[in-house]
Amino acid sequence: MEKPRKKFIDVIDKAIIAGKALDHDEKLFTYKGTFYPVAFCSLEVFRAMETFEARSDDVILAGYPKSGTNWLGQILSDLVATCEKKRPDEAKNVNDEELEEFPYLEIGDIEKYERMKKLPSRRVILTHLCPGNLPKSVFKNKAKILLLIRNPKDVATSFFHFSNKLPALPSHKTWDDFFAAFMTEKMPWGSYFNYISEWNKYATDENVMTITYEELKENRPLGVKNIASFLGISLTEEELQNVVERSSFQSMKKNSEKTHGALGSMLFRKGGVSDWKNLFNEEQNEKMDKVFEERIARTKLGSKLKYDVYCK
Ligand code: PPS
Repeated sequence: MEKPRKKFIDVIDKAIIAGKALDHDEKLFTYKGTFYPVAFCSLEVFRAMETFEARSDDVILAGYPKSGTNWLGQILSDLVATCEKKRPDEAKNVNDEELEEFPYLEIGDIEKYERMKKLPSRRVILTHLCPGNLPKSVFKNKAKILLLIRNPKDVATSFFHFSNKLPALPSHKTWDDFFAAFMTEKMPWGSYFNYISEWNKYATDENVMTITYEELKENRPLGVKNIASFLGISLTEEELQNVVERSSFQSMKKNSEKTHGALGSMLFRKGGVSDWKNLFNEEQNEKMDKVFEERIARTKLGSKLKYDVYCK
């Protein structure tokens, strides 16, 4: 991923220009009851996405915004590239610039899904979508799904700072305004709590592996090893070390102008755990603790999140 990603940067630049031309209230639209940013998504592309044909060897990385999807995206692409390098001849053009697509499934143009048919396996595809809004073929064809979750307080904190930097998203004058919005459905890609509840229904499927931002932060080599084993990729110790090193926050931040263009400085912010403690007041803590308790705590994903460790 250290090579400049021209198409990625192009999509971001266009979204920034589009976002600047929109008023706060014009920045979101709804599709099937969920809010999305106009500068990134459209009804036409959502309709075209229905024709997307998933493959059983696709790797779908699903994560609510600000859960670390770019981080895991780097790890996955690196693992797949490391594996492809060892294969003889064909499918070696995985990094070919011609074949580059914006990595998020729901972002692009209506011809994207036609072009994606030509991409060699394995395709690594990122998405912020809830399972019900993904094309049916993802489940029918049993694509591998890596579900990435992060504690809601750090997600909200990261989202607040990002929304105020990226003109494509509605900004909020104060943290209190943002927090109020975060606790509703009127967020880009919908409500965090709905997202976790919906994905919870798939958390025990055999083709789904769940990983948390926090566990990856605590032990990246182990996280990378577990992901590689889920994908059936075997690595030498040296290959593992290289993937681990290339996915450090420092290394990704350093390369971010090449990999992410103008988005780089907005995206790679702190890359840590517990920054929420700098923003949440007592009342906000109580409110989120209550919603988490009511909606998520007793689910499989709820216990994976270790709320008492990371959010109290
Ligand atoms: S987005 O815009 O929704 O696609 O954002 P996403 O990539 O899902 O999440 C962004 C947060 O992930 C952090 N990040 C990392 N943390 C640790 N290590 C690495 N390598 C890494 N890369 C990205 C990024 O800094 C955002 O979190 P915050 O808390 O804002 O720093």
